[in-house]
Amino acid sequence: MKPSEHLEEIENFKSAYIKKIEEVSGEYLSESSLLNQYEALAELVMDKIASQWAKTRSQYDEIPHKRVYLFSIEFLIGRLLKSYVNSLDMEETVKTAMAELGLDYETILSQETDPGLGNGGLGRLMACFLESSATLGLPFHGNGIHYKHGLFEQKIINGEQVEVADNWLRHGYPFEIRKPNEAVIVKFYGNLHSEKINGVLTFVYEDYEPILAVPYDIPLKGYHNNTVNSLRLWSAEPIEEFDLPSFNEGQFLDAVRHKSEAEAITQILYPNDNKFDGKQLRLKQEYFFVCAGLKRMITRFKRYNNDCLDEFADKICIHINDTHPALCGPEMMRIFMDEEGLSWDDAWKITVNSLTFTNHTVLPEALEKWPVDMMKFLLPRIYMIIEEINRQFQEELRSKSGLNELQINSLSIIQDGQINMANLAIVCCHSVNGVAELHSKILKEETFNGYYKLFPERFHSVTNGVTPRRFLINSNTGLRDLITESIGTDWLNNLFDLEKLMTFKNDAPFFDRFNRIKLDNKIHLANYINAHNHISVNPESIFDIQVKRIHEYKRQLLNALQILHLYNHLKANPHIEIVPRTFIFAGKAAQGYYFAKEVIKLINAIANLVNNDKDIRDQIKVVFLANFNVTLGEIIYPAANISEQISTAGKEASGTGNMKFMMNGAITLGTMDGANIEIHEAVGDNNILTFGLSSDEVSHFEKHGGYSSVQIYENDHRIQKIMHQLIDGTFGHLASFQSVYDSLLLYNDTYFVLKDFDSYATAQHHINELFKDKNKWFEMSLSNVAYSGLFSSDRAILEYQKNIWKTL
Ligand code: GL2
Repeated sequence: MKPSEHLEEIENFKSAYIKKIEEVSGEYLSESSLLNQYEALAELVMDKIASQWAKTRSQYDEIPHKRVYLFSIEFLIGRLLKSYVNSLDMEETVKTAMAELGLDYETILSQETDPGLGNGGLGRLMACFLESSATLGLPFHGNGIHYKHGLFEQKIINGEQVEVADNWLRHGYPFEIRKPNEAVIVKFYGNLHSEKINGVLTFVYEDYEPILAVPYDIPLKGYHNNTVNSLRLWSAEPIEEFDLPSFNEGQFLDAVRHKSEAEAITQILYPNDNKFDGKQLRLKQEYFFVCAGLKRMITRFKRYNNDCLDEFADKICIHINDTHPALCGPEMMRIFMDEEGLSWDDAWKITVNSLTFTNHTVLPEALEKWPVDMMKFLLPRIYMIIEEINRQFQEELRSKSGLNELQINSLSIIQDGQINMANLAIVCCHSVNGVAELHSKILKEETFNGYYKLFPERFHSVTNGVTPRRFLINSNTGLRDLITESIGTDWLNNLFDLEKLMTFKNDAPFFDRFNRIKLDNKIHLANYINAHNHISVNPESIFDIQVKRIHEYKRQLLNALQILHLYNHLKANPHIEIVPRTFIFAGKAAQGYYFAKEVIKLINAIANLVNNDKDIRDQIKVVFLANFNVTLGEIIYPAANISEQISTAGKEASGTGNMKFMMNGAITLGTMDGANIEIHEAVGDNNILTFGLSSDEVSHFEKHGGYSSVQIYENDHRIQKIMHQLIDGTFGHLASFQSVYDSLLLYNDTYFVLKDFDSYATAQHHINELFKDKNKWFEMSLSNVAYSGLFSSDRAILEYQKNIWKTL
């Protein structure tokens, strides 16, 4: 764009904005509130996106590519306004226009709520996939739930987690469009009987409870292109606002009961991460968005395909994100047979050929198993179909597989009065994949070994990825500009291009700027810490960061205990000088997860002890930042020196935080778990620190009843000391961490914290030495940025396209 055109664009933007402010607030700009200023900007940006959105839809209809629909119970999209502005390539224009109007762009952006429609990695991955697909110009849409309340907001009060309801829709949400004319009805409960209608045996479903599913669409804009895809989120509403007969009879409570029962379905996101808790309302949620999404999609398909379903599986792929949408299988069968009149065999062929499934965890407590009675009661027809799918599957095994009855039973979808949703998904889908190489290997060799032997061709692996737009380009603008000035702009479309950065490894001016950018990002985070936690931290210290959900297998406890040990070491040796270190934690614990909450308490107790002890001369500081979410992540990742990825090997399916840190030049301190293994491969031995048991070793111990943590305790005086401190009043007479103590010594340390302690502490010590060598550290950090191309979600999406959805 010529400079004169740019000036004109800024002027046009300013006048449009001033007009918009008046429209949204009925006030002049000078009198408008910050919220109105944000709303006006959001609306202006939505206007620009809307025309591209409509165009993308009609282009997809004209050139019918195979479409992918991603069904997921979580989409953790984060704030959108900045992403939209940058993807429209309007950052400079908007920033300058705002400044010329005397407004602070960053403050306006901070008015946006961060929709917490997911718990962690699984939901965020889906948002990355949607962004990447739009950027790659692919017809790919999301289908999920419009939760009225997302994941709770976390406050830390007296060192403990307190949950506050997340009312993200309080001020309305400018980026969604409600589409009541596309609402559909979802049916629950009721009775089923068969009847001959016109000589055909038909299932009649009566006395069911109908719920209205109303879609809200959110546009997903590609970066610097014209593609805008959709995320469709379904909201539950009563068919009739109000039960008029009850009202007239004076039964006022009964009159509104139905309304609140209906709305309950999409009232709140279940706050468990990697944990199944079997509530009927959750099963309702799962069926609700599956049923609504499929119904709309199939109706639309028929409209554009002369009412004929023959080519459905050639033109549509339905991707099931973990087992939460696994009812897609039986629901498609129901629609195809009961509503479209297909035979079982025809319906089955289309169903299996269009469905694909990703598993995201091997933790047994996370695998979904629904009681048969609950399924039968809530979804009688669906249960009947599941039973039949299972019966036919077992029959086929009996006739073809050569397996004995015991083996066949072990593969059954229904076992011990429960429906195993992973088994259902594997049987109904033509592709199953894990999310990192190790995870996929564990699926094949252990978790789903029986199925792997039956259908080896169904099993795949696609390592996760994250979008560089959100986690580097838009959130670390200093580094973005340095990269572009150094290697040009190609990397924006092909992250592998970052490898060219290695030519700068001996370049002194580059070295200075790279380090300066990191320092600036650390100062930014230090200011945030000061403002929110009132702790002053040294930006020159090593920022050593662990941010993720609090979970035993992720082992925040190992990190905390190592810090306590380091503190003891500094106390005992007052003259020792170490490189100053700031340990930063953030993450939410599920409300009902007692142990995880104790860990938060312990970290804060250690922070209190360490930060206030003058003897250690501020050499270490500990910070727990409240309310970790996507927005906070965008401040944290660019500021990290060390990325803590220390799960018990074999337990973290992939991890994606590890990739976000790496892209921003942090060095991974990790176990050989999940995608850490691939990060290790990408950067080489010298640019990562690994420690701890391998997943084979962990699984060997597990098969032989664990290991003896007491033995380790008896032979290691450092461990003895920290274990005593947990219960001896070190943290004040009220703070005792007996349950933590017991889990490690009495219950034999299920997650191998003490077993890995020594090798973790050694790696931590090594970091201290490495950081002193500025050149060495720079090379390590640069290598992490340079080799992060593999961990872009663009690469992951292209692999799905080629190997799984077969859309390339
Ligand atoms: C998870 C895994 O725990 C995590 O390792 C993985 O990176 C993501 C995305 O594949 O999926 N599985 C899961 O249930 N949650 C995850 O974050 N919540």
